[in-house]
Amino acid sequence: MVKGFLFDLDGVIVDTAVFHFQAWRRLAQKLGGDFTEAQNEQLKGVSRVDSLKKILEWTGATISDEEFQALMELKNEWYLELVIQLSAKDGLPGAVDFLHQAKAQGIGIALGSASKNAPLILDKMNLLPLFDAIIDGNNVVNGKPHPEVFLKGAEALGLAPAECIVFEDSIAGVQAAKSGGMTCVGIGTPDILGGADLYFNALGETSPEELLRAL
Ligand code: B16
Ligand code: MG
Repeated sequence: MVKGFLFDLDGVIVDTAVFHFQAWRRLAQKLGGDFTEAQNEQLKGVSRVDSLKKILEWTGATISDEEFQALMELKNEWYLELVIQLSAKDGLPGAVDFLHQAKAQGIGIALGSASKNAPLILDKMNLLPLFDAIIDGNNVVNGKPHPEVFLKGAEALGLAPAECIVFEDSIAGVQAAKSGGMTCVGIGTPDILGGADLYFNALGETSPEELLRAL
């Protein structure tokens, strides 16, 4: 029986994915390269360190450890310039309503995000009070596709993985959920986001009640 929902943040609750794409692209161009929207799918849900490693691979740039650190900070500065504009109205279609409905039904709610900026983003959207637990890039050693972020989320809710549904928009995140033993709802389409148990384009296409009946 499902008793808990584990939400990815970027691409499920709020569209910060476009901000990440813009900031990483700006960085790739500074390195004399670029990457496509299709390549960007490989960055979704992936930690800041691993994202920069991929971009260096794609651009062919070689840099020192100090430069690596400085570039991660620069990307985050550019990203935060975009995030600062976020407000309560910037949820993805139906996401905020879905969270309120789940809360009203007594479902445990945890965040399972790779982002170190997750608490700031939830705060800007006035969503912090809805979460029983927040597991993010500051609390894990292993990034997605490792299941650590979701296993810690289930544990924080006092639930077994099989009692939880993960909501994910990234290839790495779906892999993390499935290898952690959770049911996974993909936010996106199966051609891009294979491996989930069920798909919607946005949380607004379903409701907690409908999901609990279906699964
Ligand atoms: P930050 P999620 C992930 O968030 C993003 O999808 C990914 O693009 C980003 O690199 C990662 O967070 C780290 O974010 O640089 O803010 O720490 O989808 O797991 O909520
Ligand atoms: Mg995501």
